[in-house]
Amino acid sequence: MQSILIVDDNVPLIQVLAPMLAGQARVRFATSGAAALQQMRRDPPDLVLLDAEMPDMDGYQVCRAMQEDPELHPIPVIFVTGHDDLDAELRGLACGAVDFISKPVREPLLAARVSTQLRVKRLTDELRRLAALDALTSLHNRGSFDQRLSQEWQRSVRTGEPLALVLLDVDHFKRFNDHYGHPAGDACLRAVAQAIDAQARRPGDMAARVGGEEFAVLLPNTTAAGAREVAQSIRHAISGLQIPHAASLHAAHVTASLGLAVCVPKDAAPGTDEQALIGAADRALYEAKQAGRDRVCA
Ligand code: GH3
Ligand code: MG
Ligand code: MG
Ligand code: MG
Ligand code: MG
Repeated sequence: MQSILIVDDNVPLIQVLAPMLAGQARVRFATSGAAALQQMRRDPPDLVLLDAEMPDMDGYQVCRAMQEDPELHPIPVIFVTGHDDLDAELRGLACGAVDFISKPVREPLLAARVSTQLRVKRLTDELRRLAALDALTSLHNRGSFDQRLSQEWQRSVRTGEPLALVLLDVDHFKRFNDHYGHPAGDACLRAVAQAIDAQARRPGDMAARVGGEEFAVLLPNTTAAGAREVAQSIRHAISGLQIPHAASLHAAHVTASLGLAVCVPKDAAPGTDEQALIGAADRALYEAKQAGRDRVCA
């Protein structure tokens, strides 16, 4: 069920509004701007009904703070205000609000506007989810991998933790397609994706399909020894699928080559970014191919 956060310094008004919305969503409340932001960061609601006039931090300030926070930015805000004037409404919209309701609040109007915003939020959430997924394998896609890698790099710079990356490329996959056909190739990629995903088990691990038959696994806070273990278990899991590959030049079944790189971003030379980690993993992958495929190089 979706949730709505009502922010108002006037508690009796919250008590009037809450029952009007209880049928549509779980209703929570906060009585100050600071408390509202704190609650949103802890447990983001799907919609915020925001009083414009509050002591200390007013609604406009809360709304601007939400726009500046990437986590809170996607949450729609409806202003609720005592001023039924053009300036107040324009000011609310300029701060990033999606709608505006003036007091006294009329129940059917509130219910209808809230229902519209909750429906839009549901659809945007679903689009955002789908936009991050690879349509063939349901793993994360290239875009969401790039975004996450950059976040994890920055996080590791702060924490001093190591960051490991595995790049994987299916061996002689063009020959597989040529021999078994493209639909069989797709089915093979789905099975390989599942095998990879099942080995990236720690919370925070991320498996993605970053190209046609190329995958990446991001392992935050993982040492070289730990990452090597994961990479080997992925290699075994794929070869253990025993998907026949009669056209392969080195095995009778589908295999993959893996390149592994680990680094401590905090200790990296100034100006170094996540591209260095990708470069190192890519060189290791090339080495694995050169050395005969179906292996892990670091
Ligand atoms: P190597 O061992 O050197 O990696 O050889 P390879 O044949 O796997 O490498 P290459 O990059 O030449 O070929 C990759 C092939 O992967 C080309 C393409 O036919 C296939 N491929 C890429 N994306 C897809 C896909 O979505 N579905 C299917 N079925 N095949 C794909
Ligand atoms: Mg007020
Ligand atoms: Mg390739
Ligand atoms: Mg290739
Ligand atoms: Mg390949």
